Amino acid sequence: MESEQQMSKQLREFQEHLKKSKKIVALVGAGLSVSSGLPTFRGSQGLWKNFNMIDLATPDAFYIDPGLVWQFYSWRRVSALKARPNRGHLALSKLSNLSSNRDNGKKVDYITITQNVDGLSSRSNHCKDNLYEIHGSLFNLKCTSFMCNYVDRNNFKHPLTKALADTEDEYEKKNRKRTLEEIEQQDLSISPQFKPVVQLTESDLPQCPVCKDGSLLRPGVVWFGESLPLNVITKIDNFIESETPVDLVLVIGTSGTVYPANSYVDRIKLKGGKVAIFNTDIEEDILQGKVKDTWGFRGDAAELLPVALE
Ligand code: BV8
Repeated sequence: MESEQQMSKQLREFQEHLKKSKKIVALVGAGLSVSSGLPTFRGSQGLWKNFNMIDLATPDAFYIDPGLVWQFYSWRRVSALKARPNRGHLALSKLSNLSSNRDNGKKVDYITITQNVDGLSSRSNHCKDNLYEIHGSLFNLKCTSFMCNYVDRNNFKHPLTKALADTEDEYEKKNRKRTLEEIEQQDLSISPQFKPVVQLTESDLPQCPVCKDGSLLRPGVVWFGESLPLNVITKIDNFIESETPVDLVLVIGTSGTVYPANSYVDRIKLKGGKVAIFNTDIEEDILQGKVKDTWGFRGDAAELLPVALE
């Protein structure tokens, strides 16, 4: 257990460095949205604990059973729409706007790289110009036809089709009878159970409004085995590799499992940047301050960030 003194020493050092930093990156993962009621992917209550990502988050999965995949993403859309940005999202958005309102004389170059597709960062008044949703968004839809480049951004409609109306899971249904306050305090430890409702056919699913042959629309997320949007990757590479090195990378609520997101931290560290980790699960050595140029703050990112970034 890190002692109180150890924690406050780390916090003091971190905040001094934060104030001096001219170039900052935040790498965000599912842990930031836990306090908003959304499950992570790995770990005891994670999404991938209850079912296999290969059956739901790959192009093959969609080709084999688009109805199952659409029910999974429709259920995630409903969950994310019901969620609210938490104090951690808001603290990060405040930092993002610091760099854009240069009238305070403090020139800070800042970007948020989020792996999350839940849209909560963009709903928390985050500066639009420096938020990179590298895995896409649950609320973007795109045509599956190679000949068509139809994309529908920020589509918050639910249900997208009649057949997808009933994709709320048992957990949500149980909650429906509860008061809003009770839902706000809902027990986050219960992992939402996603149960495919029925076997759906292509005619039950969202169709491209542009294509004559009625191609299917798919969720505008990056599936495993798909490359990340090149324009976004290029901007991030330019930011990290440019002449002025990144002074500080905030690593928030991510297991660092997924490539290429997990490569950014080492690249920044290699160029002399310092690392601050905000996670419920942090190695003791880091908590003890024994890892060079790395601070660790253990806890809920929604609670830690407003204090650390103040
Ligand atoms: C690509 C969208 C190449 C979909 C997602 C073998 C070895 C290494 C790599 C690979 C391999 N085989 C394949 C690969 C590559 C693969 C990959 O990395 N696989 C992993 C699983 C090994 N990567 C890809 O396929 C990528 N593409 O490489 O393309 C290419 C190039 C050219 C042409 C073709 C291909 C694409 C990856 C994108 C996949 N899509 N999401 C969807 O969401 O449905 S990734 C998915 O994982 C989510 O986006 C999620 O955000 C992301 C990362 O997970 P985390 O956010 O870190 O979440 P996790 O649950 O893991 O961790 C949560 C953390 O929070 C934990 O540490 C926990 O302790 C902490 N926490 C919990 N509560 C809190 C908290 N922290 C703070 N506060 C709390 N309250």
